[in-house]
Amino acid sequence: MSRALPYLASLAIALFCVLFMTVLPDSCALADPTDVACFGSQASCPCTSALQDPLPTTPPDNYQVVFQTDVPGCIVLNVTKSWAPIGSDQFYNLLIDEFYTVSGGAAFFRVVPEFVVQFGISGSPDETTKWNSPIQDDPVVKSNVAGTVSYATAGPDTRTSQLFINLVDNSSLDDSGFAPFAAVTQGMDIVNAIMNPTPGDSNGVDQDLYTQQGDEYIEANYVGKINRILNVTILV
Ligand SMILES: *[C@@H]1O[C@H](CO)[C@@H](O)[C@H](O)[C@H]1NC(C)=O
Ligand SMILES: *[C@@H]1O[C@H](CO)[C@@H](O)[C@H](O)[C@H]1NC(C)=O
Ligand SMILES: CC(=O)N[C@H]1CO[C@H](CO)[C@@H](O)[C@@H]1O
Repeated sequence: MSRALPYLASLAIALFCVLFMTVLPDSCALADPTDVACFGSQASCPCTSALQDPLPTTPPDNYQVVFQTDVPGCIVLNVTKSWAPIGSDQFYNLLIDEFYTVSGGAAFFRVVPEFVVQFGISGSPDETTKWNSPIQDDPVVKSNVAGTVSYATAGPDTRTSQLFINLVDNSSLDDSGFAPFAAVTQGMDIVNAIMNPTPGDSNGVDQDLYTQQGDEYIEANYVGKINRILNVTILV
């Protein structure tokens, strides 16, 4: 996890952002996707490479994903195929199918303090059903250190769409087959600020009801108590 930039690099990026941006964004809306894009949360002003348009239909070896959330703020993931090729490709295909953004957006439905934040049930029950076929496991190449992202599973070869972000060093998960395929590169402060919808209950919301009813279940039970993904930008 490489959130901390050396001081001079941070300064250079901050200067770049001041020079090239007219509005300091609170959200991740990209002023002009064809320009070099700056986005992020208040203090930091991260910049990344230009948005490729149209996006490749074949999953790239390395891509970055910006989740605009209602925390509010942005979470940037750096996905590296060589860490977990099957999981990395599946995530890309889910993203371009708008799995995490349709019908109100996917909610961070389970927060276990000092452990993980989990999400990846679609706001659309049809979409969750569509992606219900499990993929094979990848070998564990990277450790589940803070900021890495792995699939939640129900045992071997059961990965579908559910993911978790490690809030702390959870390398003890490595032996259980959880293969990180991405790492948070910006916005770990946002990840840490995600609301816990079920304080005191580490199971999170009822996954069966959420799966069956989609965002209607969230709207009926958790408004103001849960955070969701509002928008996704992929940078290749
Ligand atoms: C993203 O991942 C690529 C490939 O693993 C790596 O070369 C690059 O340094 C990473 N970028 C960031 C910002 O961590
Ligand atoms: C989502 O982000 C894209 C840029 O990636 C932007 O064009 C679009 O307006 C955003 N949508 C919302 C609802 O914010
Ligand atoms: C809840 C949990 O399993 N936490 C573990 C995360 O990984 C670290 C490092 O292996 C363990 O010390 C924690 O117990």
